[in-house]
Amino acid sequence: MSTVIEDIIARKVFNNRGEETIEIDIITTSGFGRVSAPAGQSRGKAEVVYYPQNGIDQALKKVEELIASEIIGLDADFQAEIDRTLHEIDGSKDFRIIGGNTAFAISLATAEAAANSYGLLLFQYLGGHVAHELPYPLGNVISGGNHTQGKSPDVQEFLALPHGAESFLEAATANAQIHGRVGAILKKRDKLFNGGRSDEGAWVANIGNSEALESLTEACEEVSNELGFGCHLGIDVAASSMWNGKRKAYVYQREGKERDAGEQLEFVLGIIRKYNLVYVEDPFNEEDYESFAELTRKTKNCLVCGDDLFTTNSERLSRGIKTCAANAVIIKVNQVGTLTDAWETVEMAKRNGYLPVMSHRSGDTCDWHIAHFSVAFKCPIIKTGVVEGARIAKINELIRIEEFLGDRAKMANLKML
Ligand code: 2PG
Ligand code: MG
Repeated sequence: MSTVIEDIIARKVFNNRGEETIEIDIITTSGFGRVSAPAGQSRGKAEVVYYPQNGIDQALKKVEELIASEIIGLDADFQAEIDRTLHEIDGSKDFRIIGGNTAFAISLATAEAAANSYGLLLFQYLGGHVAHELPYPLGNVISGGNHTQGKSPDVQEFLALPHGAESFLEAATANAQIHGRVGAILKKRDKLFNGGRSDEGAWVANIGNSEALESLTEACEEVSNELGFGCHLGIDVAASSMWNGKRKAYVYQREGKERDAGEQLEFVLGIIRKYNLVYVEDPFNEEDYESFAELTRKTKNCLVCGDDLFTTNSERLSRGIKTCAANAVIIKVNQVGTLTDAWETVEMAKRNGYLPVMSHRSGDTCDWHIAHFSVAFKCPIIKTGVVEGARIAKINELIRIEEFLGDRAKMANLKML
């Protein structure tokens, strides 16, 4: 058995939007890893740059001409060394030379190849014997905002969290049922509803924020009663996409309304209370740490989560911790580039009482690696949609991990809700 890297292959494949993306194979003496990169639609400004200036073709060329000779011969077992080497080859602060998605796919494929060389599953290799907790799936049921075109709610995501479930399979079942139920409710509410869905498989309908929240509440209550455990609601406001810096206001296009930071705070607090939300992501624009902190202070039993605010970046998270801006952080490895960087952010979050939420991107592939990261990094929640191929790939992998763990499997601790 050897974990020495013998070859690296880069190719162009497609994500669920039909956009080109990079896929990397890492071959060690006795193992193999393959990873393809996702892409965000509503991206945080502090995310790394996905590809070099001339796009994916240039990234593929860089792998061949610049990266392969530096990576081949290294030991896939030394993740930190691989990731440091990627930073050194790139030399910039945001991976603009080789591309953040290039770094992402190499970094993750290396971990997978090392795990494979040892005959281990990725979550076992990364998390060891203490990795036996399954995350709760936070599922996108209704889409709006930048994730849709045409008429839809202004808020980007209306989410279900079946936090009373006793197993991952039960939780995934609840989300699938809630999704189906909401589809039927929307058919009644929107006469023109034709079953349209977004990239993430969530419903797209000609309704406003309140109707979306009411439809989801109804479905969650029905499914909670039938299955006998609690399912609550969350939202991703993705407020940076609504923020107009010149007008200093959040522009709610559908509603035909503008809200300044104070009005936004009242609006979000109002829906948290009315609909018993247990999760609110990016309620303010990505530079407004103060408003985040005020909301966090004023809420109880609700996760206030930073996505664009933190971009999985430990420096930004550290500023959030100092200012008490939130109590949860989205972890999207491709926002920051490498596994080591993302891991550092997760560890910092946990040390400071922030709940790490592992997450997909709206543009994604059937790559399932984040399912393993959520277990290995002990993230109590994974945000990865409910239906649609790229989402189901991750959900089904978690079902397999749960089965593999058998009696040792247990759900993560979400008692704070
Ligand atoms: C988000 C994500 C995923 P995107 O805002 O949380 O749902 O969207 O990948 O487009 O950034
Ligand atoms: Mg988000």
